[in-house]
Amino acid sequence: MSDHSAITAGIRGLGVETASWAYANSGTRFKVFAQPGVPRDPFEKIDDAAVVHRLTGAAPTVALHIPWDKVDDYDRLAKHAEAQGVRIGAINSNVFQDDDYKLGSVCSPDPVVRRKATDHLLECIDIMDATGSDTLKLWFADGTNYPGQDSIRARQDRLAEALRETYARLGDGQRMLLEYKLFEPSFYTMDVPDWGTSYAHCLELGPRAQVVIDTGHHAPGTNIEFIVAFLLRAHKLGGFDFNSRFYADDDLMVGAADPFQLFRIMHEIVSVGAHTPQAGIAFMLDQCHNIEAKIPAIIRSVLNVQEMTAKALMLDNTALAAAQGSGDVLAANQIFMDAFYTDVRPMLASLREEDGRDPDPMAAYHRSGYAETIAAERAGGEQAGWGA
Ligand code: LRH
Ligand code: MN
Ligand code: MN
Repeated sequence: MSDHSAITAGIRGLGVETASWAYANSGTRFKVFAQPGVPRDPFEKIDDAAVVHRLTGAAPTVALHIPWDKVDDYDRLAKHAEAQGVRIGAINSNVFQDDDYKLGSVCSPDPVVRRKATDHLLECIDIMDATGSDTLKLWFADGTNYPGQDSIRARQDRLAEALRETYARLGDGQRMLLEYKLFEPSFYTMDVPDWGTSYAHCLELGPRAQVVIDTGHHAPGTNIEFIVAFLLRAHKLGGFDFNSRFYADDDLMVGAADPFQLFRIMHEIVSVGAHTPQAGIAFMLDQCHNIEAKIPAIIRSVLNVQEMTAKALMLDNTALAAAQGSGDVLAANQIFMDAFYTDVRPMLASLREEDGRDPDPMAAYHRSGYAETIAAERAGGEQAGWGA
């Protein structure tokens, strides 16, 4: 068993970043089921994020997505967040929802389209300046559907050029995270399909470019904790887009499909102290709550990350190292599994009470009347931006 004060400090320091789009209506390409009370604008998304933070104490930042969260006055949005007790987290760029991007954005064969896409990335850095955000998150839908459609190599050159220009625009204390995705919307090649491609581009760019791991963006069976360990060792892990998946990019609640995988990931993080805010790893949620109530689903997700982190913190690392060193395979595995099977929920509930919070954030939310209030006050809530 690890030192109790290290466990409690680790839990209290953990910050999970919620995503603005998860508070809005979303769905699949078949149907968006609108929910009552969803936010009508980015200000209301921040209000909901603040509720999650007040109840859990573990969700201090909220990510924005541009243009879904476009406002006239970003300074006002940042001040609104601060007044609600949260901060603006990563700024997510969007170069995939315009007709111009049919053949790609920064990798498009058309230089005019590439210029437009890169200008959007630069605009996102302006928004970082205005909101105090320190992280730009880049995801490119770019790729091809048919062999021969475009030059795989030339597209890499175009990508590198746009990334270089964006990197050069970063200000002091700002960084950029490059996300990868195996497939979709492109099905033959994606221009950033895997962590290796992202890593290689980030390495070329410099220390302020890091890889972001969206847990839903891999082939089934991929060992994600291996990627985590490798990137941590190389100082190239910038953060996560957490969610869980059964089949593809399902965007279901993190820890719902495979809590053991989340534990294994958090073990890699905790074992090198990368769970602390000083380590600079962004623990973001990238999820959509299509059929379940959104705010409770986000509370559940934050608690899932907190619980698996607490279990990882409980792991007896000294005993594990001894078993590993002596080659005792079964003992090492048992120590690992013991930590996973430890019920940390009573401990987390008493920590919340010590901090003056309700021990059960979900029950507290249902009692609070917030769901009823927003359902009555907000008519015609926003759609997150896709799935129409
Ligand atoms: C792409 C992705 C990426 C986007 C988000 C909305 O599948 O995971 O992070 O920004 O969805
Ligand atoms: Mn993502
Ligand atoms: Mn995704």
